[in-house]
Amino acid sequence: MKIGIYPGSFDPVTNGHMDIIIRASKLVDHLLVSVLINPQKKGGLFTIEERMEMLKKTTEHLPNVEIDSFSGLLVDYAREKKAHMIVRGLRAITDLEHEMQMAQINKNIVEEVETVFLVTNAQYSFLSSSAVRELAMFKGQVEDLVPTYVGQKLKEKFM
Ligand code: COD
Repeated sequence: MKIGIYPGSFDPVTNGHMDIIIRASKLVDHLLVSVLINPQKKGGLFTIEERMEMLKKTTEHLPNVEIDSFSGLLVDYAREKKAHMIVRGLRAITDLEHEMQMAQINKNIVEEVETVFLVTNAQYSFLSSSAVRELAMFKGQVEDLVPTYVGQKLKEKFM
């Protein structure tokens, strides 16, 4: 059974993330979408539980997708889950340097796990969770950028 991990902050999940989740779920038998628990990183908009709940809701139609969380090193988590691949999304050339560095460090530690890059759908190349948070904070339009359920949660946050 081929297991993939799509790790991230997902604060919150956007349509760009959803596009990658859907495409990645077709490449593996089981896809873990895993939210990083980072105790040092303060100031996230949504709690880990809220992010996971939104991910669960928005991926409930995808039978081979499981929502999880992890702390510590991604490679340790990948080893523990017996994953074959780590999936990352690439939006622009600016993502590449950091992503390549991460992939090479990870490969150096755990030889058997491959990092697979999926190039973003052009319509989402400008899209990030931080842009969505900022737009929502100033009551800007986010309806076309996030799943409907996430749009509701953003509205509630800033009500
Ligand atoms: N279209 C396509 N892909 C997208 C889009 C979009 N519009 N927006 C984001 N993505 C991709 C990102 O490129 C990324 O691949 C993924 O979706 C998740 O994005 P984010 O922003 O939610 O999450 P990140 O990139 O902040 O997550 C970073 C990790 C948590 C994966 C990373 O920090 C990590 O692995 N930390 C654990 C510690 C560790 O092992 N560090 C490694 C040292 S090298």
